[in-house]
Amino acid sequence: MLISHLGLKLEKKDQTMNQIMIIGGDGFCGWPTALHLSSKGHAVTIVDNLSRRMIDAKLGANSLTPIESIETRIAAWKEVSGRDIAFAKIDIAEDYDALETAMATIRPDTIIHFGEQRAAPYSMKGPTEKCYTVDNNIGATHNLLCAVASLRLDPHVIHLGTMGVYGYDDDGLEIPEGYLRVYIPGDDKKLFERDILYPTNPGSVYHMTKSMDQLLFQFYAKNDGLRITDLHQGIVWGTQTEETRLDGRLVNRFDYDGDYGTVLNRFLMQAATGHPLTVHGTGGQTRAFIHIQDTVKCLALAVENPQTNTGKVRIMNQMTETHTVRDLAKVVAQVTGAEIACVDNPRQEAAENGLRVSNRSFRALGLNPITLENGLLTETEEIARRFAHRCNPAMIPCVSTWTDNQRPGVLTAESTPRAKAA
Ligand code: NAD
Ligand code: USQ
Repeated sequence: MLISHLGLKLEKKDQTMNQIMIIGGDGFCGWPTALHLSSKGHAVTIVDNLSRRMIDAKLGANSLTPIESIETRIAAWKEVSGRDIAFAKIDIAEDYDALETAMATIRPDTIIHFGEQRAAPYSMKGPTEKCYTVDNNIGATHNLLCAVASLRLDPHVIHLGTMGVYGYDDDGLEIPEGYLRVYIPGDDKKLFERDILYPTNPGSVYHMTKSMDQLLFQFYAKNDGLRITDLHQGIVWGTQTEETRLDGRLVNRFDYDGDYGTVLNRFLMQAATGHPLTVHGTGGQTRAFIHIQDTVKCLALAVENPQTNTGKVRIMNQMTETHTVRDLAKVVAQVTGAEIACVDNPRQEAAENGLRVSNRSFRALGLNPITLENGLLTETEEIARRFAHRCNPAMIPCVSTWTDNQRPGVLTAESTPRAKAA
């Protein structure tokens, strides 16, 4: 059986190769992962609805790096490496049948799920974006799990989750990998032991969808014996990986706008364009970070070390270091000479928090990470300065706010932002 989308073929290939379906493989983390796994000899199929590119067009935003169309990217990879990557344009949240057909055709050994709306500020922009984020992310994850179960396939499903599901409460303990051991007094007052999913405390609608994903995984692992790994990833920084550097047409995307740009890449772009570094509030927010090259390595490690059928989702924290936003700004300012500007924080989040996180699983599998200290200068020279001329300064401010409290009065059907926009 053959399905063709955008002229690219999707078919069951060599049975001896490990078949990997990468959902969201056109995105920032998905594209370099697809190249890396292809370079290791796996048969890769990208499934993506290209919604990320469409959102950029709607926002008037652009990747700082000039990314090529998916067709050109795949053709360039074939030229450079001699290897094929298949592609299917499917909206996995909306088109269950197409997803199921693609899965039945490929019969993947591994499915990597990057295919969600991933920006917290975008998810807080307004009702349209909130509803879209919930519908898209929960629909995508559930359709995927449901299709695997219905087809009675047994792939290892790897999902990209987030550190943000834990929240930033600074509880005074090292955040364990997904589960918390609790002791509960029973009727006879004896304590019994349970490992529960670490209580979630999401800070945005986007992070809330990742918390909800966890329950879907818990259920399908228990009910259908699905083998699932959920990677709770920190903020990814950097742009290029060993494979995306091989040819200009393979360059990875670099988001810098107020909705999709993540903090460290934004600071690097701001420094390169002479814009002050926009520290929210006091910059006392501590967050977990990982370089994109290490994201890709972690995905390969997860593929090579599949979860077995334990009836439980395996959770691994995918981060390599923690920093406060304030300290990041200081490091970037030292390297580049940029100014720091503390701006009003558009988000509702703790002004200051501590964060200690266990990443023992990936360390035990041999991850030897790139540190900020060693990667920052390369990133500044190779990307931020080189493509600074492509920056649209109008896209830099963070305009999505977490609350509308500033606007007094109850809104009527006619006065809601949606009604006004219609
Ligand atoms: P991205 O937006 O660049 O990529 C996501 C890709 O998924 C896009 O190509 C998009 O078109 C596709 N997609 C979205 N909805 C889809 C759907 N319904 N059907 C098919 N394709 C769909 O995001 P990213 O930065 O690559 O993040 C990938 C994953 O990793 C996300 O789930 C995100 O939550 C997680 N993550 C990202 C970061 C980060 O800093 N970028 C950190 C932690 C976790
Ligand atoms: N921040 C600034 N200045 C800026 C932009 C952000 O001070 O110009 C601050 C924010 O207020 C926040 C922190 O930096 O305190 C991190 O913000 P971010 O936009 O870099 O990251 P976040 O919204 O948490 O989301 C990103 C990804 C998301 C992923 C998450 C991992 O977009 O997909 O899940 O990082 S984590 O943060 O560990 O949950």
